[in-house]
Amino acid sequence: MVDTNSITAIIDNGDMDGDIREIAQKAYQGIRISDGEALALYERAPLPLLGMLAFGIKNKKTGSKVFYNRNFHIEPTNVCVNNCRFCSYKKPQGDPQAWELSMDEILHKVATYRDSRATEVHIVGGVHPDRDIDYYCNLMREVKRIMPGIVVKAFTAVEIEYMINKAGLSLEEGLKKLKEAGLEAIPGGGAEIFDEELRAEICPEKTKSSVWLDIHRTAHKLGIGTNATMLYGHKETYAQRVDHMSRLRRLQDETHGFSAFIPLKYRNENNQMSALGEVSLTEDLRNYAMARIYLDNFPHVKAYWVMSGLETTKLALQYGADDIDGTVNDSTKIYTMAGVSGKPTMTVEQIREVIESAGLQPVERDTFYNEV
Ligand code: V47
Ligand code: SF4
Repeated sequence: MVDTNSITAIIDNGDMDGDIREIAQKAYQGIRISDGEALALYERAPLPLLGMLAFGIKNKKTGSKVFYNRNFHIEPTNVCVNNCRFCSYKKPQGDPQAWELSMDEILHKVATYRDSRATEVHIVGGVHPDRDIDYYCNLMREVKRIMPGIVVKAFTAVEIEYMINKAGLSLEEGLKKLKEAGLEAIPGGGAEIFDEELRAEICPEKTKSSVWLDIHRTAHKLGIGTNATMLYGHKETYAQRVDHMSRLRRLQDETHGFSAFIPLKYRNENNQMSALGEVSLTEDLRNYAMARIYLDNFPHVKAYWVMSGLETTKLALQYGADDIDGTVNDSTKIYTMAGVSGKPTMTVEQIREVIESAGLQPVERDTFYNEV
C-alpha cells in the first residue's frame, strides 16, 4: 500500500525536474493542476511517480475499495450509418458479419437474465438507419416489463443524436422522452477524442464534440447520470488528451453528472487504421494515472476489463482506477472484433478474485455507485 512517506520520498527525489516535483506536490495536496501542468506530467514525469500519486489520490477518494457490478450487454445491431476509421465492429447490411436483432430476439435475451441478480443492462450498438426513437422507447418499456428492477443504461450520445434529430425533437425533448420510457443512465461511448481536427480525420461523420458534450450536459440536467470515455493510443498527442479531459472537467464542474471516466485503448485489428500499432502497457498505465490525477472532480476511473484484459486491469488498479465494470457476459463484440482475445464474461467470483489479487477490496455497486 502507498504510505505518505513513500510518496514524499519519491516526490523529493533529487533527480526529478523541479517543476515536476512542484506539480506532484500540488496534486498530492489536492490542489487542481492546470492543463499545462498536466502536459508536463504526461511528457516528463517518471511512471513510478505518476503511479504513486494516482494511487494516493484514489485512496483518498475510495480507500481500498474497487467497484464492480452485475450487468449484461445487449448489442441490437452493428449496422451503422457512420464509418469511424478505428471501428472493427460496423458492417454493412447483408454482410455475413452484420447482425440486426429483432425486438423479439432482444427481449428473449433479456428474459434469460430474469432470475439473475443483474442490476444493469447496457444497451449499445451501431446507428441503424431504419430504427427510431419510438422503437427504442418501446424496447426500454418492454425490457422494464420483463425485469422491472433493472437499470437501463443505454445508447451513446451518437445513437441519441441520430434518433432525436430523426424525430425532429430538441435535445431536451428527446432525452425527456427517453427518460420517460426508462432510460436511467447513458454510457460514455462516442467521445473518442474531442480535438476537432483529429476527430474529422478518424471519425468524420460522428457527432461533433460540442454536441456530445451538449447531450451529456442536457442529460445531467434531467437527472440522467452518464459516463465519459476517451479513445487513446492512435494518432492523438498528449496535448489532445489533456484538451479532451479538460473539456470533461469543465462540464463536470458545471453539472456534476458524470460518474466515471473510462480510458479506452485503441485496438488495431480489422479496421481502417490497422497500420497503426497499439501503444505499450506503460503507456496505458501512464494514461490511467494521468486521468486520476487530472480529473479531480470525477468520482471514479474505470479500467474496463473487457477492453484492457485482466493483467492490465490488475495493474491499472495500482495506477488510480477504482472500478473494473462488471460481469458483462459474452454478448459484447466491439472489442473481440478489434482483436481482444478471450471471452468477455467473468463470474462475480472471478471479478472479486482479480480485485483481491491486487490487494484491494471488491465492492459490488449499482449503476449509480450505491453499494449493493
Ligand atoms: O465509443 C470502438 C470504442 C466505444 C474501438 O460507459 C474502440 O460504462 C478501442 O463506450 N479500439 C464504445 N476502442 C464502448 C463504450 C463503453 C464500453 C463499456 C462501458 C462503457 C460505460 C462504455 O468503444 C466507442 C469507441 O471509443 N471503440 N472501436 C477500437 N478499435
Ligand atoms: Fe458506428 Fe460506433 Fe463503429 Fe462509429 S464506432 S462506425 S458510430 S458502430
